[in-house]
Amino acid sequence: MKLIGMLDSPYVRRVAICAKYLGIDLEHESVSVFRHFEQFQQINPVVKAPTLVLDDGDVLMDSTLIIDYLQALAGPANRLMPSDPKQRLRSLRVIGLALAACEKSVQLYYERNLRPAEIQYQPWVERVEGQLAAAYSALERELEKQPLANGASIAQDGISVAIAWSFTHLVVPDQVDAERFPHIAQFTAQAEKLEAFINTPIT
Ligand SMILES: N[C@@H](CCC(=O)N[C@@H](CS)C(=O)NCC(=O)O)C(=O)O
Repeated sequence: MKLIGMLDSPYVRRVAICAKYLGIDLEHESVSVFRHFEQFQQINPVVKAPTLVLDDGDVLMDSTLIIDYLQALAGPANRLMPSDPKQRLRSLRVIGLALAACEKSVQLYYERNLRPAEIQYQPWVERVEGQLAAAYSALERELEKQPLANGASIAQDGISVAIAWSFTHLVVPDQVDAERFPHIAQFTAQAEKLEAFINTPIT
């Protein structure tokens, strides 16, 4: 199976790291949705990263759906999600916040880098910045209330938090102040030292 997309996409990196923890080998092809648009289009006409190309040629997109499929392949013994409903709800809430932080960071990045400065729309920018701050504030409270597993037992929630924070740092660093979100910053610093993260570099 081939994972298509650049590792500076938080969604691609999330899939690549989850696959490693699930013990699934993915061949990785660094194809950019911007620089290699036409090449990407040949693989997936919708041009969304990540795209998973199965051995029989089937194409699957969206990081959450790809991870869901990889988890099914890995089987019940190798889970990145708790099966207990209460713990699962907490994981899902954390993942939802991390994915919202990724989405808002992507939107800000696109606004700043793809839209010409003279047609940037400040009320929209402020709205997205507020949403990004709200996502990280809620995550900070979650981590303060109850730490997430890190190290060898890191799960899908922790992986998603760490990739989100590292991504926001990369693309809109002015939006994330480690002093304002100390639990997230510390959690990510530890996660980024894990082999699976080091071997899946963001740049
Ligand atoms: N919800 C999707 C989001 C994927 C996404 O938006 N990826 C970006 C790259 S970071 C992309 O494909 N951008 C190109 C586009 O939307 O045209 C997921 O979880 O995979």
